This record gives sequence, C-alpha cells and structure tokens, in this order.
Amino acid sequence: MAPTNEQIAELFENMGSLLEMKGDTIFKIRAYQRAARTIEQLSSPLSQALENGEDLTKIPGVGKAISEKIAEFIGHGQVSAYEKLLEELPPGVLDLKDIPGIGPKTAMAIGQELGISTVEGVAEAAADGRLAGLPRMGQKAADSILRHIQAFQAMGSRTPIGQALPIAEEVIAALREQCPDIGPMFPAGSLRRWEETIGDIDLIGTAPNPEAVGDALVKLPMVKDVLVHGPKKTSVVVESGMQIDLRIGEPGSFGALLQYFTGSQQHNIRLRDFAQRQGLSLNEYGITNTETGKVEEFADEESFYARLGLPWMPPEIRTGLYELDASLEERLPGLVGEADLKGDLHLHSEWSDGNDPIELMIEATAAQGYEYMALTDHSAGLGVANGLTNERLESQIALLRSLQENYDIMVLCGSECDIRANGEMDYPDELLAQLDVVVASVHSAMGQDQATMTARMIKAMEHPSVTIIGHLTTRLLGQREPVEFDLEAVLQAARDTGTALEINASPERLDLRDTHAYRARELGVPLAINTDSHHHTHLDKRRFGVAVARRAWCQPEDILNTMSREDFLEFIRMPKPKRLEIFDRRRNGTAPA
Ligand code: DGT
Ligand code: CA
Ligand code: CA
Ligand code: ZN
Repeated sequence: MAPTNEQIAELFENMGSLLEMKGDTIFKIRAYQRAARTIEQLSSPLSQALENGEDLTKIPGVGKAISEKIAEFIGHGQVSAYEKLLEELPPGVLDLKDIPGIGPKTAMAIGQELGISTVEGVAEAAADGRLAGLPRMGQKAADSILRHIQAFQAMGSRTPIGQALPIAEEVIAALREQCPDIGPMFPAGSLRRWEETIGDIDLIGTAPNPEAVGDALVKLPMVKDVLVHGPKKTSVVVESGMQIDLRIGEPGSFGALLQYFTGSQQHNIRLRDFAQRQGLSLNEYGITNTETGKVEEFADEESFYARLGLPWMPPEIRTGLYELDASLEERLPGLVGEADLKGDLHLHSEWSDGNDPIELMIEATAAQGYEYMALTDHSAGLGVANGLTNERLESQIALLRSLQENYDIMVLCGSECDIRANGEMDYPDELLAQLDVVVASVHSAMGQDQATMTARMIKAMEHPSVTIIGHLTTRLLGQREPVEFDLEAVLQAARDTGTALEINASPERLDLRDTHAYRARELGVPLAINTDSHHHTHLDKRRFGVAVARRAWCQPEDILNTMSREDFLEFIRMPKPKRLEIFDRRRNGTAPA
C-alpha cells in the first residue's frame, strides 16, 4: 500500500530532526518541518495526487526537492537520503528527541557521548549523574529532564481532546474560585483549535494580580508537579500527567497574547510573513512597525487581525493551509455551531447497550432544544451489545410510535444496523423499510483488506434504506487503528447514492475525522453530527463533533441535522439519490465543487 499522508509527514519531521542533529542549516531544517506540518493537514492523499499527475509543488511548503522525495517514497517505499542519514547517526536518537525537554542536539549528544539509545536509558543516566556531566547540561537540566520523562511515561505522549478539555475546564474553574478577580481566561493552543489530540494545555488570561494566579495554580490539589513557577509563566503537571502552561497578560494587549498562543505555529508563521510585507512584525505583545519600532497593543483578537487588514478567523481553521487566502478573497465560511443542530440521529437505550430507558433518552434529547431524534439501538449482529432481534425491533417500533403522543420532539424509529462482512445488512429489507432512519455501521471483520472493505462499505451505501453510515473508519483514538479502505471511492459513492456520512462526536472516535469531513464536504456528501449517546448525559458531547465539522469548514447547510423537522422529513421520505436535491437546495442550489 502507498504511504499515507501521515507517514509521509512523519518522514519529513524525522528528516528535519536528523539534519538538526547533524548541524545542518536552519533553513533546510525548517523547510522539512514546515512540509511535514502541511502534509499532515491535507485532506486528500498525496499518493493519489501524484497518480493524477498533479503538481505537488503547488502545495504551500512543498518545493522541488521535497516533491521529489514524496515521489520517491510513494514509488519505492523509502527515501535514500533519509536512509543514509539514519545510518550516519547513533541508533535510537529519533526516539530520544521525542522526550519533552530534549531537543535534537541533546539527543545527539546523549547518543554519541553516553551510547544511550532508549528513553529508559536516559532516565537512568539522569538519575545516576551521567546526564548532568554532559557539556552544557548540569544537574538542574538533568533533573528537569528526568521529571519530564516521568510525566511523559505516565501519559504516553498526546492526550485525546475528550480528556484534555474537561481538565482545562476544571483547572480554570478552580483558579476562578481561588482568584475571583481573574478576567477573561481561555484554553489557547491546540485545545482552542480543537485538535483531536492535545500535547499540553495552554491557559491564557488576564488578572489584576498575575502572580496570585500562578501561586494559586501550583497549589491546586490536582497539581502533582511544578515545572516552572515564574513571573510570566507557570507550568505544572496535573494528576493525569498532562502539562499545563499558564500565562497571564495585560488586558490592553490580551488580543496579541491570545492570538500568539492559539497558533497554530504554521498559521502564525504565515501571518508573520504576511505582516512583514506591510513593514510590521508580530509577537505576543503586539504589532511593531519595523521602521519606527513603535509597538501597537490590541485588547482583542478582532482588532489584532483588523490591523493587518484581515477578518477574525475561527481558531479551528488556523492551520496555516487555506485560511489566509480565503480571508483575503473574502470567502471565509460562516461555520456551523452547536446552536444550529436540530436533531440527533444516533442514540442508544437500555434496549441494546445503552444505559438509560427510552423515555429518559427522549427527555434528555428534547432538553437540548432539538426538533427531532432517532433512536438507533444495535441490531442483533454477532450477539454482542444486546442487539435487537427482528421481533424486538418490531416491538420497539410499535412502542416508539405509541410514545410519540407524549412528546413535542419528533421521535423517529431507527436502528444502528451492522454491516455484515459481505456488505449485507443485518436486518431483512422489509424490516429496514419500516424504519425512518438507518445508521449502518461496521462492527466486525475490521481486518479486511482495502478492496474488500471498500466494496463492503459501498454495498451498504447502495441499500435503499441506509440513511447514514456510522463512524466510517471505526477507529478509537489511541486504541484502535482505522480500517483500511479507499476513502475517495467511498466518499464519491456516498454522494452518488445519496447516503449521509456521520461525524461521530464521541471524543474517543471523532469519526469522520476533520480531514475526511473536509473532503466529504467538498464532494457534497451530507454530513450528520451524531453523539452516539449511550447515556443521557452524553448528549453534550456534540461539541466535539461540531468542532470536527468546523475544522472541515462546514457551514450549517453542509450538515444534515441542521435541517428543520419539515425539511428533514422530506429528505428521508424521498427515495435515495433524489433526496440530494433537498440537501443541495439548502446549499443555495449550488452544485458541489
Ligand atoms: P500541542 O501543545 O502540541 O498540542 O500544540 P500547540 O499548538 O498547543 O503548541 P504549543 O503548546 O507548543 O504552543 C502553543 C502555541 O504557541 C502554538 O500553537 C503557537 C505558539 N507558539 C509556540 N512556540 C512558537 C514558536 O516557536 N513560534 C511561533 N510562531 N509560535 C509559537
Ligand atoms: Ca499546547
Ligand atoms: Ca504549551
Ligand atoms: Zn452506536
């Protein structure tokens, strides 16, 4: 199989690090790092772009040399320049530089001077004093590295956003309780951009007495280690192992501070280039006129961007890829928000593997302010998840129809029906035809090869009763890899058959992921943001799904369940490919790009 964009990005990230270890020019190192970050964010596979004969140098950050290496990697499965670098350097150095607090240069010194090639080896050397003996190291730096390693091992690199965001919210609430006079305070960095995994939490705020806030942070009960406690910045590690960086700034320059630490780094780099051409330079304190040296301060982000002649850009799209051009061409999208959702189409009750009675799920969904919902318990499938037999599904349909009169919210009869290994549905056609909404999902035979899985998914989408494909790739963040399938073929089939794809908002899944949803939107595939709630308290997880949609540049009309009840009912009652007319009508009658 051709290397994925992620694998290509990793290769270039490693190239940059190896060159840095060798002491190559900063220009070359940055070029590789920039290419890596760009490629990671692309929505369609490079292997396919290459096959279509597209000019890869049109991608920002990809020049001739890098595009040749991409072609070599895709064509031969390896890149000779990279293999050569690996041979030249001590083994294991690439793993060492991933330890927080150890850069490529230090990793190189550890490999060469101490002959160490593992993280555990570094921890040992830090503990017995050998690390401190290295040039430019010292006991303090070695101790700090040891603490970093311990934190790193405890958390295993990045944290899924579903865990990180509640931690940030809890810490902000605790700080506000300790220091009630704190002004605005936000998570910045990857958290504010709603990345699916979070390296560390960056909190940015203002307060009349900044030092009191730092003092409060280090004393919070959930803090187990203090890395930095200074006047400008305080860094701590909380019980879960996550690092939190806190910075308190002046209210008058808060806009620049928040903008800088929201990133992404790539967005900031592109913005800085853009500003430079106007004779301006950017930093976390404001905007400086490079000629006069005069610094302007900005209380909010809007005025910061306005000074550069730009509109405010939602953090979710600050990837440094497309948002600057779109701003200049005045085609920034009005992104979908939580308030736009009018229904949830994937909900479980205690009838299958959900926790709560149907009535509780209906009440909780109605409390979200929704106009409609679909109850979608599992099919009997492999006998797991307490799936419903044909008979139980029939009695559930009857029950739901009779319950309707008690509620204003429209309760649609649905199922999360297994897609069997051969692409057939787990219920007979006549039964499926009685349902209002069918979410079809893969829950078994996930190891199928790419061609088989692709055919299986397409067969499911061709079924006239299948409304939505649930959690398309079946991945679980940090636990289960996505299934292998031909993304482009599947997205195209979704459009051709008039089948919607789910953005499963459950933060363990986030499936479709942002880049896949971005491509689906481009192809005009209806997207449904569903929580897949198994408990009545899970409904507010929709915010994670909305964030994925926003990172995919979705406007309300790209999302199926922002439709009014009337429009949605018209949509599901229309035979399948034709129902796209209703979807397209909302998108201003414009055909997809
Ligand atoms: P993470 O923590 O790995 O999930 O990702 P971020 O984006 O939160 O990165 P982090 O915590 O290292 O830094 C927060 C933001 O601060 C980042 O998005 C942009 C800004 N920033 C940090 N270091 C630099 C830098 O060297 N140059 C520029 N331009 N911006 C930086
Ligand atoms: Ca961060
Ligand atoms: Ca940080
Ligand atoms: Zn489900």
